[in-house]
Amino acid sequence: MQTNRTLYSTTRIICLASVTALLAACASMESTGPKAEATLESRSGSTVSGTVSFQTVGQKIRVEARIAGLTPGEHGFHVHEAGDCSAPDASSAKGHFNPGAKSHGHHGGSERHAGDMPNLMTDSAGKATLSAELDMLSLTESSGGILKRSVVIHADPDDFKSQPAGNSGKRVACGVIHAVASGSGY
Ligand SMILES: [Cu+2]
Repeated sequence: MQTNRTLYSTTRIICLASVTALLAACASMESTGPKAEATLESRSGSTVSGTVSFQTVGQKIRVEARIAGLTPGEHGFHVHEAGDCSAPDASSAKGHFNPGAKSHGHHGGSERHAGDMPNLMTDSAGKATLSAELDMLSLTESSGGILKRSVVIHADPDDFKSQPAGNSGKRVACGVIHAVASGSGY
């Protein structure tokens, strides 16, 4: 009898856990909106590649990055003003996306460029994944939106205070941000 009772309890716990997971999945599906994506190309002689996606989640934008070919360590990561990655050093992407005309700063603060994002942190193989939810970004083509702008990865970490770009060094990858049909997978 003792064994049966234990079995019953265990089964019930598993079922409750499944329901909770399902509800969480449903909740996150309901709150997501338009999506955009950038495919990164190497620049400044690097071998960096990867994809960055942006999705509206409630009042914020969820940024997800999967990058490879980086040197180990932290790398500055920003939305830049121009959707032009054509220059070999990605200088064509211009400066940080900064519609509020603010100083460069930490992505968690309010005095910062809208395009300021967390540093990418690699594993020992030079791969980096990032998932963050950020304010100040919208998936539009307006002056305050990030469609047809670019994502840039830098050789060095962003110190979140040096002006105008956090002293993050060369631009080692660049990709233009474009809208993707909602419902397509990432
Ligand atoms: Cu940058």
